[in-house]
Amino acid sequence: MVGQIIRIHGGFAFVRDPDTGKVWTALRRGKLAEEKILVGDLVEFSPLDEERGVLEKVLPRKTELYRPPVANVEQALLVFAFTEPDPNFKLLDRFLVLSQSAKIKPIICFNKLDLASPGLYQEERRAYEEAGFVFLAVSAKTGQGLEELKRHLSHRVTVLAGPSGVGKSSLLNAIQPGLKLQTAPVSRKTGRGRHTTRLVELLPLDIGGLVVDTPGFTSLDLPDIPPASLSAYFPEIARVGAGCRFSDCLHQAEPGCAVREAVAEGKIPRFRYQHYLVFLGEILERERRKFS
Ligand SMILES: Nc1nc2c(ncn2[C@@H]2O[C@H](COP(=O)(O)OP(=O)(O)OP(=O)(O)O)[C@@H](O)[C@H]2O)c(=O)[nH]1
Ligand SMILES: [Mg+2]
Ligand SMILES: [Zn+2]
Repeated sequence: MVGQIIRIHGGFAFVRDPDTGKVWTALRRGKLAEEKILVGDLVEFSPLDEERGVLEKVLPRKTELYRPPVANVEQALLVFAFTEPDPNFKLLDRFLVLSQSAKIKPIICFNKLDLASPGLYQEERRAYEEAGFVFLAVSAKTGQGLEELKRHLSHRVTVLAGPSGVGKSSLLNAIQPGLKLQTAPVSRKTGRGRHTTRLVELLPLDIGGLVVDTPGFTSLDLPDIPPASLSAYFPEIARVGAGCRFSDCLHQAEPGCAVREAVAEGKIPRFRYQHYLVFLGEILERERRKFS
């Protein structure tokens, strides 16, 4: 049978039969004991008895993420809070680059709407929507926006990503109380989350689909992409960049750059362009080190 690894824990992998929902404990033998397996991997599997079976083969991965380490995810729910903790838009833009370059569709989700003053981050929201991203505003506490969130999660394999304490586990509990995921208040002293979720696990949803709740994290390396392809992950920059004088324009200080002109005219949001320049600097620096 073909199943999916939903959890790796204590040296065991747990395989779910997608047809029945039954979960087996998988033994790894021979060559497979050495091979890397990830949560989300689709595997060929032979049952030994009622509870256990043997992994025969890991099927080719459609997508692969390194942090969190999961395979075959279709979309990433990038969760931030309107406040407690305040959102970090540079980190959000990093996630956007990372997920798009891994061919995983990003969905931006801002939680704790109940704590937000009216109109908070309205401009940023418009910027992301005009660039072409989905932006959801929700509250795990009051239930606002959760029906729309469910529509996006239903029948998809989704990884949740975002800093500790923004309410990733709370959102999943609100959508499906039976999950009973552990949550914890943001630390009063540091204003940050406490890294409550530790295990990477695929959870089946009653509405169809699977989600991976992940531990929060706050720093990320950019993927190893050539400098010229960074703008592809900033759709509003890529669109305007087609009009630059030089086809290899990196939109830094080149003459005839349509992107810089559009930023000056307010047609491209300045904060997005600034993040683009920061990331470009990091990628160029890495290239220099590679070839020096
Ligand atoms: N006011 C308000 N509080 C919320 C909301 N969602 C979550 N919280 C609170 O925020 C705190 C952190 O929630 P968690 O769900 O543990 O956050 P997390 O993102 O899973 O954190 P890690 O597992 O550490 O990455 C808890 O005290 C929640 O009760 C919300 O919509 N509104
Ligand atoms: Mg959590
Ligand atoms: Zn340019």
